[in-house]
Amino acid sequence: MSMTLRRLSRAATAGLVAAAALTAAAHSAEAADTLGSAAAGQGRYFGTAVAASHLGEADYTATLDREFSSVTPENEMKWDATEPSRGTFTFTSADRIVDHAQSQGMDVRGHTLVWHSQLPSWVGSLGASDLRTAMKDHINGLMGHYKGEIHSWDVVNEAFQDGGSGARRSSPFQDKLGDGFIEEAFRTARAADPAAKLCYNDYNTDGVNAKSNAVYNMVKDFKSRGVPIDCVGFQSHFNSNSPVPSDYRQNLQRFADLGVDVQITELDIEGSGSAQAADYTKVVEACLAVDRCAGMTVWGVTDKYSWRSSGTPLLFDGNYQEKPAYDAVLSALGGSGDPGDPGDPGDPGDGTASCTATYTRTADWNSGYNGQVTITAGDEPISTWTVTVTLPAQQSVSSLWNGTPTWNGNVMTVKPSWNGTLAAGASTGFGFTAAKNGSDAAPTVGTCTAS
Ligand code: 9MR
Repeated sequence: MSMTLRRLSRAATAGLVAAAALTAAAHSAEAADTLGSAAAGQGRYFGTAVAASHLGEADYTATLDREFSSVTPENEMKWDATEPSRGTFTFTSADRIVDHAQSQGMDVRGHTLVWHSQLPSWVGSLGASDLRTAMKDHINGLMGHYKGEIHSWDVVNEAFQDGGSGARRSSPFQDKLGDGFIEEAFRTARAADPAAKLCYNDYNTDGVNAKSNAVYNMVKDFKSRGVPIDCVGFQSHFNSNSPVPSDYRQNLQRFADLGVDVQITELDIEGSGSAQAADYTKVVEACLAVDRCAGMTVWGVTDKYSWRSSGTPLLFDGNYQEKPAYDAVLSALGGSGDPGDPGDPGDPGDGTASCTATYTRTADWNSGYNGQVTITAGDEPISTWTVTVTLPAQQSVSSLWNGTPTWNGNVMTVKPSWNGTLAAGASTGFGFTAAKNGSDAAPTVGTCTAS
């Protein structure tokens, strides 16, 4: 099919797609919730990255279609996939994903227009003026093809360096066009598809740090000068070296306060069991606590196809079974599970209030650390909880938040401050800062009791 015809037919179906999405969001009260329906109940989308090559696998597609309300093509819209040689656009794989999503009433995130990676070599060999033209042509080519069909585009991806400098990353765009390439990309994108939200997307910007400060300053500058930007994407790839930051919500909120939406765009958290579940809960709760957090996308359907497969970072295992992290996310979204599935949140319980407590160290420095204790209600709602934390003898706690401590030697007993009431399966937590005073040992968390 010629590109012109393809564009016309894509645009003509867009109205039908919007209607289908509304129907999908209105879930039935009797059926178990799904990630997408529970998130819709909170006014958010819940998406996943999708690979076109897996759409023929029945379990993959069944899980995708049942659970998710938005998809992001994992690789199929990148420059190397869509314009491998100058001026020749190929949309076959990306169209397959978009068509599938639309047939299921799902929204689509566009990922990504201008990025230093997965960039064909011809782009890097252009001189500045040609490169500028090629960048604009690429944006116009992709956004034109999908005009009216993409809820948010990652216009520029990963343009800042890691580490403490807050500097821009070297790339053909940065090196030849200078800082202004980002602004030029956003201005071009706005004209190409005025209905799409235009996002800047990056990683290691999830907490307040030098890199996120640099992005923050860019967004602030764009807003003050009228450069079109609507959203910031926080990739949120977490593991033990890069845990969910304790100031995640605060960071999302400061961006929202600049007048942009925030989106969690590539969420995955390495780990397993209740610790992984508790981390997922933190992320969902942070998004729900920020009005302008429009939605969340996990970076894949199943652990077996994750880019970090050995870290089992997703919500479904390699056999498409729901993991504890799935139950935790569904519960944090206010959803209830299938009454036949004993592990699911919202199942009828035995009438006994209960809770569990898990501990993670969320920050660490020479003389001290931050600890976070996550409290999760059992299969009945609870109105209060109590948990004891025993610190190594040398250590002392200098501050504690979201909880009320009383002390007996080195044992602190913590009760809620404002956060005692929890729905069945829901989580909250408290954090504290401790001085090591020569001991790096972890505290011991005792039994959680609830009523
Ligand atoms: O998940 C993607 C993987 O299949 C690709 O091989 C990789 C190539 O760079 O890109 C992965 O997705 C990345 C995303 O596009 C941008 N943020 C980081 C993601 C994980 O590397």
